[in-house]
Amino acid sequence: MLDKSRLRIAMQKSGRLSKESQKLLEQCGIKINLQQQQLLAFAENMTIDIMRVRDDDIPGLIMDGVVDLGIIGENVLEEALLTRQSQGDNPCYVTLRRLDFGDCRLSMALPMDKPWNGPKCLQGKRIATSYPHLLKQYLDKLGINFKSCLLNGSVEVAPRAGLADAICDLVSTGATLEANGLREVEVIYRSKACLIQRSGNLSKTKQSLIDKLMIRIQGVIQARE
Ligand code: PRT
Ligand code: ZN
Repeated sequence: MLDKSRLRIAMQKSGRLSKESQKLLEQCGIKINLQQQQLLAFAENMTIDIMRVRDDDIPGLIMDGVVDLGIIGENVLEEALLTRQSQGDNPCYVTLRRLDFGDCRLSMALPMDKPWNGPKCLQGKRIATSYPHLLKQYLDKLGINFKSCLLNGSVEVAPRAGLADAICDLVSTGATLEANGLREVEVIYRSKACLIQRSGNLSKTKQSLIDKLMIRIQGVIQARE
């Protein structure tokens, strides 16, 4: 049975944010024994439990109040927020701070041979993405109608496969776009990992532990700058 008095922190189990998330917590002095395959890890020296999950599950775990803290990409967080809002929910959470890893951008990309004269070129086009709400928010503001093609992986293959005219996907170095004959034409969202907290009151013990962690995180990040 889980001890609810322990601070619960959710982080990505395996993927682009997992190593850095783990390193940050360790550098804050949390001693965790992360064995492969384990959903839960208990800190040996603090009243903290670590939940290791798919990154996509972290915003919901925070918004539903199931965990106290989470480390997540702002792109995933913002998409989850817009998704819930579009369903009529009013999800709440607190962003404690941006972190110094997980940098990427959500960008529009087109096949190399297609002309680009600004976002208006996208009028009526089909765009493949894993971030339909962020994309819609951006194009709605510009008054551009589009058709979306939701893909949760291999988005960069969509134009070549005849599934879409353009894509809206995460970019870091740009190598994936280049390898697929695409060019980045517009950045629509810049993202980093961030630390979030569930809304609502926490016990005094949990809150003072969070305050202590925040001071340590500040120190760790400053020391790396
Ligand atoms: O299994 P799980 O669901 O937990 O993980 P995931 O596969 O959904 O996510 P993962 O581990 O790939 O990414 C987690 C988070 O890392 C993202 O939500 C971003 O916040 C951040 N991040 C930083 C990136 C990238 N950089 C990145 N380059 N996420 C994905 N990419 C992908 C991108 O989708 C594209 O396929 O890398 C490719 C492009 O990279 P470049 O360097 O070729 O441009
Ligand atoms: Zn994911």
